Amino acid sequence: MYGNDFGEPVDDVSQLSDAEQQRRFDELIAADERIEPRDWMPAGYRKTLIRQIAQHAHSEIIGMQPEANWITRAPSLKRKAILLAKVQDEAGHGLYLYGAAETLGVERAELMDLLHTGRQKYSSIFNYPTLTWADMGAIGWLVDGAAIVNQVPLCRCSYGPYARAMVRICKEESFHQRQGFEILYTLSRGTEAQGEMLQDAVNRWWWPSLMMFGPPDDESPNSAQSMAWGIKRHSNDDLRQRFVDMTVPQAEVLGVTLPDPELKYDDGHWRYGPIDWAEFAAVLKGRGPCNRQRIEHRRKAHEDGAWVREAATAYADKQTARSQRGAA
Ligand code: BYC
Repeated sequence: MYGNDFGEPVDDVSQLSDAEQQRRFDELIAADERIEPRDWMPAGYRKTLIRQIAQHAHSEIIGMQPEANWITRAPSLKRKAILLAKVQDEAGHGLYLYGAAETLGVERAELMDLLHTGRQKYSSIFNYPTLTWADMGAIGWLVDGAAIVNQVPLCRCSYGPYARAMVRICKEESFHQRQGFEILYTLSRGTEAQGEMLQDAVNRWWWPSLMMFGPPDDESPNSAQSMAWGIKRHSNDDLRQRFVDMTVPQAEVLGVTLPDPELKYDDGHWRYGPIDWAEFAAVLKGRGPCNRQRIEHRRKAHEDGAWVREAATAYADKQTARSQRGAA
């Protein structure tokens, strides 16, 4: 139970003044409690969450494309079934996340429109092409590996619906990471040509995977406030370092070289060379190798799916009319 400015107990928190609501919100954050959809929250907190959750959802949906490119060309029925399941999981992640964003008062259609018109971002990583089968392994190992490092702390995000969606997503990402590693491990024990294909994929995906964690801390405008609000739990650079420390020993198991001549072990960490932030900035501005193709494909898929949305709406309207008739 909360007290108003006069110290009187109040049951209905919606009767509290804005200052009291803010104080209650600050107390919940300080106590590491969860904020729920009906709770009062500062406008900036809501806006930041909508931005991050929507960007995350868009990444999952756009992230289906590079891998879908290989479903028909997977080298065996088993590989095809696994890849199909993984891509379907990503569609599911997008749906949980759009659902979480909707609890903040935005419509899914509005978010899709922001994606289709380039007004909301999706992860830079999905603007790179998938040239060979080894790219399926590299995406699972590096991209999903980076996603896990970034997303496990989000299971403790201060916003309840986002945190809960992340629990299931992380479990599935963990399967994705292992299947990618297993593809690469198989290639690492294959022919010389398969070994070369593996190395080439790792060379192309390594640096873009490090960029997934976002700009360096001193150039990350959102980090400080997001960490104060308990949305982000670690800085971009801390998570990037954690990923590198985790991944270097795995590269040794695969027998691949990471494309960084400056990589060296020092004081308990694997120190890496400079990241090409100009490339990252170009990809964010829409000048990556596949930006245009990804958005065009997404828009077309949305248009082609219009009949499904219309049919679902017509069916829902029919059900409502039927239950109203029944009630009358
Ligand atoms: N790509 O202040 P910062 C997956 C933007 S899905 C594009 O550090 P923040 C998977 C950032 O939005 C992977 N944009 O931002 C799916 C901001 O711009 P705005 C997606 C990026 O939010 C299928 C500006 O740069 N994961 O794993 O504090 C198959 C300044 O950055 C990127 C998530 O979305 C980027 N890489 O931190 C396989 C996780 N990085 O919005 C795998 C949830 C930064 O101000 N998101 N920007 O115009 C997060 O954890 C955080 O949003 C980030 C960025 C760490 C990504």
